[in-house]
Amino acid sequence: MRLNSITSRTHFVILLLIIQKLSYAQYCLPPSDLGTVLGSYINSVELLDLNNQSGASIAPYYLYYSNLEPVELEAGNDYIMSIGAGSMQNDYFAVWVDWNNDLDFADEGELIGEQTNSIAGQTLFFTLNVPLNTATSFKRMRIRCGPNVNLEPCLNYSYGETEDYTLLIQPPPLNYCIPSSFAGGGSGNFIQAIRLNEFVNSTGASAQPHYFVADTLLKPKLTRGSSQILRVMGGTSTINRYAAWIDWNNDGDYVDAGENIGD
Ligand SMILES: [Ca+2]
Ligand SMILES: [Ca+2]
Ligand SMILES: [Ca+2]
Repeated sequence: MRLNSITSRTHFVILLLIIQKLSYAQYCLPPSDLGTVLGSYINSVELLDLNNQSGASIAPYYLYYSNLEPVELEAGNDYIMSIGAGSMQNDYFAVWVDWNNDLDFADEGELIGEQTNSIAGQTLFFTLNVPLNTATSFKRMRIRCGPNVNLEPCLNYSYGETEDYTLLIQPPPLNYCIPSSFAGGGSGNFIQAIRLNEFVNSTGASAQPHYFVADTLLKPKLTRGSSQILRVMGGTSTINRYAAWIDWNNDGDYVDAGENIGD
């Protein structure tokens, strides 16, 4: 009996700890006493495809727009976001992003900016710099309207409103080097055609800059672990070399082991 009692108590304590952890594992829900009643609110938020004409919410004057599509942003890129103020003037508007996903907006660089509206309904512009090293992941963005300068992301304010949004950070596009050639294929030094399984591309001699990206064409499908023959038909010159590379590890270069597939 005693053993059962200890076991039950232990289970209860573990359950309590789990419940406590779960209850803490969320963003602070910022309260506001009178909220939007005098016109202090976020009327609209626009960022790329996001166009949320949110108007003035009712108590508790906090809304997480989790129903909206996440706004996709590229790491290392800058974006202009516009926020429309409510019908009150001289309010403060601040924006945060929880870049490190630790459920707060307190880390370095997480305050995107703060501005005040000198007239009612004014549109305020914020520049969102996505850090280059941001991992591909969802991020929480918080926007607050409040009566005081130096707004905090979690404090209670007499007036104002808070809106949360989800961002989806994507890796920056790969910038492959673009090889140059002075005379190009003028003397018959060109790639006439290539063939890889069903993919055939007859290019002939291209014009300046003698570099061609076929990324809008049919994309060859390769099976993992299998061997395929890449056929390259040369130009009319007889003294050329031909080489091919594949960026197997998608890091934007062709220098990694195994990426030169023939010369
Ligand atoms: Ca609003
Ligand atoms: Ca954080
Ligand atoms: Ca590579």
